[in-house]
Amino acid sequence: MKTKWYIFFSCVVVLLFAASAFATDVHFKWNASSGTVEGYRIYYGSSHQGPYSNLLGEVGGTTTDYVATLDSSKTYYLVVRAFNSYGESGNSNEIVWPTAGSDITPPGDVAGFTAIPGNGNIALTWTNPTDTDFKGVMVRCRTDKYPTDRNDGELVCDKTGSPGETVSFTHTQVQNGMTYYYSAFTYDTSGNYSHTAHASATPHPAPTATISANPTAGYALLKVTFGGSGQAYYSTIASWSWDFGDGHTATGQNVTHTYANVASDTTYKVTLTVTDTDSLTGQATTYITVKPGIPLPPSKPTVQQ
Ligand SMILES: [Ca+2]
Repeated sequence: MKTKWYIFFSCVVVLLFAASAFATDVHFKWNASSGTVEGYRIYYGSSHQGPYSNLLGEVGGTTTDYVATLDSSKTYYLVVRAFNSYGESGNSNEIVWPTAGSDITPPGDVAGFTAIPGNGNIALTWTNPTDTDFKGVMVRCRTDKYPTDRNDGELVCDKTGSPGETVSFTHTQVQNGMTYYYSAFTYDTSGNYSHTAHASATPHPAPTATISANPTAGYALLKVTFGGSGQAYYSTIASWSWDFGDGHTATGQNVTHTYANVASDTTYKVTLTVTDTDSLTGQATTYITVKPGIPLPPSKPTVQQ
């Protein structure tokens, strides 16, 4: 049976192998063979005119295309054969890949890839590379190590966008206390995937705070000593911020504040806000009651003449 084959490369997609070599998903197409075809097999070798000793893949008889992952640092010589229960056809014409002019250059990595842990979420941010054929970014994650290729780990997001654009994505459905390792793969309009940029984060609960105050009530002018304590999770308390309820504020873990005189008993709500190193905040409140102060002593009396 003499069969003429037509093979076209219509799409090139790249994947990162475990080594530094790039890989490409190549979309093969060919015309259907005449006769009864149960399937097609795609073979390749490393030299022109064969031998084509490596089986790349097999598809059913009604399928006339195949997407294969190839290493773009190597050269492939490929053929297709049809088969049925009686046997396998001869080779199609050979095609070599990469072909001259193939775009096998991936875009640059994303810049400024960061993962900021939140309470039950992680905020991812990056800036797209400026390659003119940039198309998008795929982010994948694992909880034990950084994903090594675009099929490794779980898909977090796949966002197309513009070159140079800054992109944000919030990864929800994450577990507090677990560290997430992210790899960002850029790809171009030809489907070439970049080396990876990495970021990791451990989401965690917001910090908690408590206040001690002494005294909590008294006559104006009332000087109160405040002490703060805070509990942070997978981070540390970075700042302490006080609102004394009378329009005055202060920063620091332990502070004092003197309340001014009042016309009648006045209760102030005091709020302490603690912020951890991941910018998560927690608050505590207490109340201070100020009573009208005892008048100041009169001036020294004089004797009336
Ligand atoms: Ca490119």
